[in-house]
Amino acid sequence: MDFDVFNGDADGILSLVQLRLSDPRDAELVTGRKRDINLLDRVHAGAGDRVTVLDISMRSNEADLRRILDAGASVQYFDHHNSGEGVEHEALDAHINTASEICTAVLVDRFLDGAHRSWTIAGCYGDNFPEMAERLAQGRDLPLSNLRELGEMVNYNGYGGSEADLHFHPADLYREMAGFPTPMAFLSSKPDVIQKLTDGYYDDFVFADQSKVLISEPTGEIRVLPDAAASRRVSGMFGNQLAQENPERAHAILTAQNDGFLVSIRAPLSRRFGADMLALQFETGGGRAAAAGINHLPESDLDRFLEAFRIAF
Ligand SMILES: [Mn+2]
Repeated sequence: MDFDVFNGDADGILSLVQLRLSDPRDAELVTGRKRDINLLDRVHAGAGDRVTVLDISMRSNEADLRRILDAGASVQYFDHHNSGEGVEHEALDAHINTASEICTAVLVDRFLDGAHRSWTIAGCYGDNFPEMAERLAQGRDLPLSNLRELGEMVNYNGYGGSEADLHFHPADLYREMAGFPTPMAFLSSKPDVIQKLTDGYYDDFVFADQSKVLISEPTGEIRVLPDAAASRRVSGMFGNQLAQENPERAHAILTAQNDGFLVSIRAPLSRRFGADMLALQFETGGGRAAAAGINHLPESDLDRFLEAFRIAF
């Protein structure tokens, strides 16, 4: 039996599209939201089975990878995330490269000698590597704005609080695109797929833009999004857009959830620190200096958060 295990974002999906054009298999698809990266725990493979893994960290899946290899399956693994110590096994064929300019679509492109380059380019755009996309496109007459839109919309589709929030289950989105020799062929044959995503994206942004402003000062802005699928799909990208528009400002996006909020914090783009120190003042907070979050901020802690945000930025 074959298993294709892939991140449900653009890089994962478009890597698999490439790989299966060259090596078609009728595999069981194992995927989920962009943030669902512990996918190998769903794979129960045994002797003679073939498992392909795309765009999920080997570090996060190490114990299950060992279990699968020890059970006698062979594994082919492509990824660009932190791999930890890595795993050595004669039945493991690993293509890992954590260089900051590389995404999984590029690793698959190299493995296939660029056989499906236009899919790679869409994958690079979707994983936020536009320079790499343009480098790979040099000397080719490709509709880059269409490839960019496709990559970005497939990436957008991976965000949500649960799979029910997504416009397409990532396995279904893969099936829509699978087998098309190029993204251009896919886009002209099934225009309704990209249309659904671009419409959804636009509607979500309009929805987010109408959200309540809790604090708006030269140094920082805090927005509150309602408890809704649209909020959960778009909150991260909405926060990034606010940051781009006001690089001197810190931002916090609060998305309502049962009796509290999911919080995402962005330090000002011009001074990228302080977000983690703010988040760590709350029980479920964590993250990096430039971008951090709080998994659950109880309603009763809201005033304390507003005060701490003002002091932090
Ligand atoms: Mn990736």
